[in-house]
Amino acid sequence: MDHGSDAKNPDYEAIIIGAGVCGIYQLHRLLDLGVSTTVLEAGADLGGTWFWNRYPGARFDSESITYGYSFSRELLQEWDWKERFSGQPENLRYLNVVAEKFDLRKHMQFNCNVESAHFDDDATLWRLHLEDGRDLTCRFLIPAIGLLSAPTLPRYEGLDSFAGQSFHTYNWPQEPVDFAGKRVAVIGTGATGVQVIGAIADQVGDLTVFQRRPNWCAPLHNAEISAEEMAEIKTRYDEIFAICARTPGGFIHEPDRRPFFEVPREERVAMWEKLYGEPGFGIWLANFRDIFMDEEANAEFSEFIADKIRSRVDDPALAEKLIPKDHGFGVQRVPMETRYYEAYNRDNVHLVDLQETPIERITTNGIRTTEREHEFDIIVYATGFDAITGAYDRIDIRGVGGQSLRDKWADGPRTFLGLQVSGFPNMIMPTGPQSGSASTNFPRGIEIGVDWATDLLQYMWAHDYVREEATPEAEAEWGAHVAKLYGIMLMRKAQGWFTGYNSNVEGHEQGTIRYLVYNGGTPKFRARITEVADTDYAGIEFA
Ligand code: NA7
Repeated sequence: MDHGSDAKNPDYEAIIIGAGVCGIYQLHRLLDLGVSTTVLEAGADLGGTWFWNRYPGARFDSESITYGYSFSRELLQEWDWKERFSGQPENLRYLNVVAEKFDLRKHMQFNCNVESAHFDDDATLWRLHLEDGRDLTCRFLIPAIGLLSAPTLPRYEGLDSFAGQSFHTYNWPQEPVDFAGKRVAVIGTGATGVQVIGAIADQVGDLTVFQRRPNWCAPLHNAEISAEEMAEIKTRYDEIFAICARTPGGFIHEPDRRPFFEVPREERVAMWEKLYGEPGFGIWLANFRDIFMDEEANAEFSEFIADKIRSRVDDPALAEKLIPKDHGFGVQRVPMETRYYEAYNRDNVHLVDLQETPIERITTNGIRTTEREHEFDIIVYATGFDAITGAYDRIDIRGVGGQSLRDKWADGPRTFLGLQVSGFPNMIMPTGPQSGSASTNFPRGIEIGVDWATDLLQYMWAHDYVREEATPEAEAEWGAHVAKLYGIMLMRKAQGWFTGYNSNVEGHEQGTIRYLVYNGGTPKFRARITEVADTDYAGIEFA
């Protein structure tokens, strides 16, 4: 086979898949270096998460001022956040402003679904096939395809038979949905469902929530940011990002490292009262580290939150249904809420407990449980995602010898640093499974991953290398490290997406834990990947 000219002249040096927060920054870095590159985006426009998730109540749970890109001082000074936890329309506007400022849009191709990406080892390049029929080649493949971008619908019978409007929250219609006077169902009470329910309870005629398992939720305490406050924040960005850099989650919330039981109970409770009244993830992430690892500590804190729920829901029997009994606080992703519990005090809001009366099927008129049929005009599926690896599984990615990534990851991802996969040369995942960003304030993790990826490429260009690949040994070592960290976290026992649980995806039902995220925290992750870079990329072979 003669791949000569092809191999010397691929269509692009690098192809980035995805024009979300990660793809945007990766594109900017490569263009700055004068690299020939393009972004292929499945959506009709840029924005990723903030393009798709248009449901009412969609907003950051990260403080806005920690979510923006940190790479440009000019951008930081030019952009004004208007709310502590900014909403989807504004977040999408922000990403568009960034794209405009750095002139990125012309390097993006929209409505561009990548069906397959196969590595051609003879020619040392990736061959991509797109849904529109085109074939493209590149030396380096950079999937920036998101962590929660493969939405999953329930596997109930009759989904298509419903005569009203229905959609997954991720595929929310572009045009506003009119809820006035409508009978609305929401299935799912994760971070998304909780946001939707709080936002629409007082807009709909009637709202019925179908809850399989309740989550531990905590108040977001959103508020506007005044012009004066924003001016003051702009003087502190260095400090703000320095805090994010030293915390495990990349947030401004620093864990309390004092041993839980060495702090007197009254002091613990006083601290929790304070955190519960403060904005954001503090109640989760500025809490005692022990609540993530020690059953007894976790149980005591969970009971504190249970009492908060009881104090906010008028009907005691209903309150009990909203309190999780199968897992403790914080071992699954904590939904942040705005008037969520109070929604259940409204006459037009009802809860169907699916543990008592499971859904049998979706009908023409609505939802039939084992008890009866409920009629609706709109059904909202807030049923989550095939998290972290789902977006990879949806592309036919093949490495050396035609090995499929989907097969390699059938029992869970295997990576080196969450950035590389052995057997898949020249594929760099700035925010891959098992990388630091998978469990942190995403943009902070994304910047670390993109910078590392860009440094690796620069190293290769400087040394005239055209091929890089992680060794199987390096990959096995990282996998063992990631698994070991799960071993000390109570999270390993929970049925959340951190462990790859999803009842709607074959093989991801309860039972086998999938090691999807790196639990060592941002500082350790950054230190490890920097160490690899500083030792001429030990664990990666070049040619
Ligand atoms: P999550 O957190 O995975 O939540 C999905 C919810 O949907 C959860 O309550 C599930 O119940 C429920 N679910 C899923 N499938 C079904 C079926 N078949 N029947 C009934 N209920 C179901 O996804 P989110 O979108 O809320 O949040 C994802 C992330 O987006 C979030 O962490 C943020 O980072 C942003 P279960 O608990 O499985 O019993």
